[in-house]
Parts: sequence; structure tokens; C-alpha cells
Amino acid sequence: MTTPLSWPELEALTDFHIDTVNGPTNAQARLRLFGQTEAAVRVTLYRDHHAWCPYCQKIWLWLEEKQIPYRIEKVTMFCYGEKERWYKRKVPSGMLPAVELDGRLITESDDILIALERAFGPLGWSMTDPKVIPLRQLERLLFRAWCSWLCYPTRSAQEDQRNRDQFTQVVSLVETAFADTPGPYFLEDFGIVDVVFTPYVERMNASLYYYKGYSLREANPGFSAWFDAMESRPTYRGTQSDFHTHSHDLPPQMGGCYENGDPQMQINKNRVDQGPWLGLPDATYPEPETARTEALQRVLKHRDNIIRVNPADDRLFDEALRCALTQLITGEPCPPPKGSDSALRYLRDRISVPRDMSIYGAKRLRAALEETAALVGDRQGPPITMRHRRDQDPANFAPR
Ligand SMILES: N[C@@H](CCC(=O)N[C@@H](CS)C(=O)NCC(=O)O)C(=O)O
Repeated sequence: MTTPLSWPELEALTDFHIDTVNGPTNAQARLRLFGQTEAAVRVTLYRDHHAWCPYCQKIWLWLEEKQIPYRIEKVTMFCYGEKERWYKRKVPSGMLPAVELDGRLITESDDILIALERAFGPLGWSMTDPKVIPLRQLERLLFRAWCSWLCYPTRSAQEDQRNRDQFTQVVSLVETAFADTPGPYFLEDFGIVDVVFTPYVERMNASLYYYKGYSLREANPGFSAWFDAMESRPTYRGTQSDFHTHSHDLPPQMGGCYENGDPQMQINKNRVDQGPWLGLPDATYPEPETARTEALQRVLKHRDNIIRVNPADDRLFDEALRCALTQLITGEPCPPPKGSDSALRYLRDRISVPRDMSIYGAKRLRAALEETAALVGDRQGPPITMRHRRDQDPANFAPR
């Protein structure tokens, strides 16, 4: 057992730094240059604040893979809060993503990709290539089968099984498509089809694990190899979210996600919510050595706001948070003040990947918060809302 380090002592224990503009793909950047000058920027991407919008991830990943210099403007999604007026003047429907390319506004993610490939060339294959079109249709078929299973309440176990069978039939078609090429990707090499599938396959993997007890990545060899291959790409790692984030950002966006009550589902849900988070099939690449120093640096950067928005008393939570960070970085248990367990779990539940930090940084921080909280009690934090996510108002973290 140890005592909490002071803020300056904690600051001295991390030198984590990434160059958001020219370094690896990251969710914090407002400008991406890939070594070029600002004069080279022709594209502005309008995407959501939290990196929860799947269609935005498609465009984001494409720009990162092609290394096209771009600016990022962040906008609120209706289902999570109030849409910015300036954005509605630009895009009256308020929909995301949108792109400005040489001053021309384009909406609809597929139209955006087609316009971008006209300007900068395709990513391997064109969106309109005869090899790509049937795979894009397969992605939509998989999406609909997923929604039918996840987003409607069922009256019986048989009905749940029917929805599951319909989904796994489409999964078999995707497995056949994977088997048609020698490598792990959809076509002979990484390309546009992988980008098109990425956002929802990632969300399917998370949500079906949590709400249905079904592990897409572990149950299917083609998907398993595809995820592994995607995780070898720094671009994908930078946009990749985790099971906890998706399980809780999806319900407001999808209009509800329904648990099937299966025993495996209960086990999975507990694991995603309360850990242990290492070893979950949301990320299987080796943990980077910087996971802990990254998590520490990210908390230090926002520590005043993190303490301010926490429901607990500021002084109590200041000390509790230093205890968790001391545990994170030294590995030594550090008992927090009595009564701080629920406040520590509030933060544990509101870490969002990749918005706040990488998957492994988040796993380490969640674990430190949980283990520190468990030293003084078992009270959970206030529940996460299923109807909206105003508990995550980005204004609280806007640069001042
Ligand atoms: N067909 C559109 C769909 C885009 C879409 O549904 N976007 C969602 C976010 S993922 C949206 O803007 N919803 C309105 C909002 O929540 O603000 C596309 O491919 O771009």
C-alpha cells in the first residue's frame, strides 16, 4: 500500500507525447498534414466530437490511409446533444459526415468517398469497381441483419434465435468472401472494401458480444484474421474503439439495443462493464509499452475538467484520482478516501476510446480506477444514460 503522489510528482512520471498533426492517426487532431504544409490542405472533414459516428470513421480512415492533408471540425450529433447552429446553416439536415473539398460541400459518405477518389485517386480499388460494388452490397446486407437482431426487443428465445440465425447466415457469406482471396482482406490487398466494412463490423463485434453473448471475432476465422490484419495498421488503431465505448454509445444512436439475457451475455456484459478489460476480443495486438504513460498524460491534460464534471466533491475526488493514477503508474495499491468509490467508477465508465486515449491506455486506466475504488467500496457510478449522452457534453472539455 502506498500514499497518493502529488500532481507535480505524477507529471514527472510521463513523457508521453504524440505529434497530432504529423504523427500517427489520432482522434485529437484538428489538422493533419502528413509532413506537408498547410497550403496543401484541400479538405475539411466535419465529424462528431466523440468519434462515435460510424460513417465519419469511414472517411477518416480513408483520408488517413491516403495521407491526404485535411482539417477536422467537430460537430454534435442530434442523438447526443444540441446540433451547432453554424453547422445547420452549412448542412441544413445536420447530418454527418460532410466534407469540403476545394470549397465544395459534399454530404453522404459514399458520395464523399467517390468525390475524394476523383480528386486523389482510389484506395486500391474504386467505390464503383465491379469487384467492389457487390461487396458494398454485402456490407449493407450484414448491417441490416445486425440491426434486426440488435435493435428490436424479442418476445421469446426462439425469436432471438431466428434473428441470430439470419445474422450468422449473412456472416457465412462474408466468410466466403474472405476465403475467396488468399490474404486476410476482402480483396487481394487492403483497400476501399475494408474501409467500407470497418465501422459497422467494429460495432457489431462490440454490441453482439455485450448485448447477445456472441463473439463475431472469435466465432469466425475470416473475421478473426481480418481484425488481426486491420490492427496491424496504425491508421486503423488510431480510429479503433473498444467494447465499453461502443456498448454505451450505440443505444442512443440506434434507438435502442436489446439484451437477450443469455448466460454468456450476462458474463460478457459484466466483463465489459467491470473488467478485467485486458484480454477482451476488442483488441488483440500486443500492448504498447506506452499504455500507462499515455493514460496518465491524457488525464493530466484534462484533470481540472475531469474533476469539475465528476459528481463527487472536488477535493475528495482530487485525492481519489491521484490514488488511481499512482496505482496506474507504480502498480502499488493506493487507498483512496472513504466514499470515493462511486466517483472513481463514474470516470471509469466515461472513458471513451479513441476520443480520450488508445484502447490499451483505456484498459489500464479503467483497471486502475476499478482496483482503487474496490479498496473502499462497491458502489457503482451513476448509470450511463441509454437515451442520450449529455453526460458527455463536449463543451466541458472545449479548449478555453
Ligand atoms: N447515408 C448517410 C448516413 C449518415 C448518418 O446516418 N449519419 C449520422 C451519424 S452516424 C447522423 O448524422 N445522424 C444525425 C445526428 O445524429 O446528428 C451517410 O452515409 O453519410
